[in-house]
Amino acid sequence: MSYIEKVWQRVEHRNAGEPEFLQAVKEVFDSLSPVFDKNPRYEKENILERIVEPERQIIFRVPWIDDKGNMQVNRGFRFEFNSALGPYKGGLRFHPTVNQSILKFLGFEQIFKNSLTTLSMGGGKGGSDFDPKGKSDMEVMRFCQSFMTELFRHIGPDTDVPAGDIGVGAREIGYMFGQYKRIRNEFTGVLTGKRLEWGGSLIRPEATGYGCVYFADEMLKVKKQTLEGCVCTVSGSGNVAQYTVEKLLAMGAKPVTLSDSGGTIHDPAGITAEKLEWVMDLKNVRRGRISEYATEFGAKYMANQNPWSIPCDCAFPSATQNEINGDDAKTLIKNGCRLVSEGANMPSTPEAVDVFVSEKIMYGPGKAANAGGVSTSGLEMSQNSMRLNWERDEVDARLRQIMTNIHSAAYNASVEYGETGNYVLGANIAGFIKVANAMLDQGLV
Ligand code: NDP
Ligand code: 2IT
Repeated sequence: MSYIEKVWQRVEHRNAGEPEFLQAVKEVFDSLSPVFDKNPRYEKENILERIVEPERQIIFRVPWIDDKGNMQVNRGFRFEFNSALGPYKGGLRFHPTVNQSILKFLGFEQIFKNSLTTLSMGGGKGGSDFDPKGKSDMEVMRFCQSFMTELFRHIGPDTDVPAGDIGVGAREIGYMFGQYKRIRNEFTGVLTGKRLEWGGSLIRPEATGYGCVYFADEMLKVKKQTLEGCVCTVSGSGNVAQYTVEKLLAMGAKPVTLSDSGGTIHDPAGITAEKLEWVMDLKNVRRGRISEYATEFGAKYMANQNPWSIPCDCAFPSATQNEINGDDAKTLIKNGCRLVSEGANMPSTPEAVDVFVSEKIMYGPGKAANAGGVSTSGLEMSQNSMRLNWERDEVDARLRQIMTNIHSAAYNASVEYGETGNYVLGANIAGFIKVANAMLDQGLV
């Protein structure tokens, strides 16, 4: 049995009951054998046993009071996974499905994603099973304050810098930042995704969606193609989906779907800038359901369905993990899809990934394609340290360059390791080598 197989058995045993975490680890391990053949030090110094173990895991009670005066309780988490390359960095997710397995998969992916960005950031993730849906602003505020009343002692601008993810946007970041500031009496860059007026960065709200489209553009460039005129399906209708649609429009593509946990809207005429503006108000201000789009614009609503049955040239999964299964992947390809760029984290099941890789379509896995969000968080940290703000064009140009570099790193690794164009292999290898070498340099970590 190879070293990787031996460690995999141990990981499976020690993390039984954590399917999402095991899925994320398996995907990385499956890419690494050529790397271990080349560098025996990784095995000799047990790098895999160490890298799958979070450096620190924090689980805490979050009591809060609802609008009726009732005491509620949720569970809060922060997984500080790896600090070889910099302070722990990664989002907070508030969603009723949040558990240890999901946050560990996200934290593990974040290590390699952050490594690919070339910025100095380690990997972490956190959140809560709190459901912001249907809660008043005051309930959300009281929850965020209580969450931060415990989290504050574990984080800091040079220690661990959380940001948003599902269910955590500028509103939640604001309430948490306010509470951190009151407790510590410090105005520091302890969170990213802040509003511009109090320490945020231009382009951070747009960055994940824009970056994901830039990554798609880079994959197309290799084949001398462009997004111009491409019909694109997008899932989700939150932060990532909205700015994916915005950048697709800017690149001359035609986005035709959006979704939420209730279903999908299909607008064959195309989601225009005006319609997108309406969606942003619906989702970010009125906090309504995407089904309302169908009524407003006369589009088709497919209740309880995802967008993957709609024919497209390019697909941008931007909702959540495992939203594309093996059959969805086959349907996409049968209908002519030739590119998938993942805005969400691990949206494709292992069966779907196998279909994309074996059919050799352009497939950008989340840890490369959605790294624009955390990259721009890194740029927000730099601006906070300098107490300066860069112009919109400057941040966007840096984001664009970082996505180009990530694409090159993943593509070049795929060439070097004999599977040209396999971005899964390339991203895992390029992300891993930097972290592993830093851990070797740092000794007993
Ligand atoms: P938002 O909370 O802004 O939006 C999430 C969207 O996905 C909503 O439309 C939501 O629908 C839908 N969704 C969430 N969970 C499910 C589910 N279980 N089934 C079906 N639909 C679901 O989150 P983001 O846009 O920020 O995040 C989307 C994805 O992008 C996540 O995978 C996240 O990890 C990833 N990501 C986000 C980054 C960021 O900077 N924000 C950076 C990199 C990756 P509903 O409202 O009905 O729940
Ligand atoms: O998955 C992700 O990369 C994020 N949710 C963004 C993390 C960050 O620190 O900006």
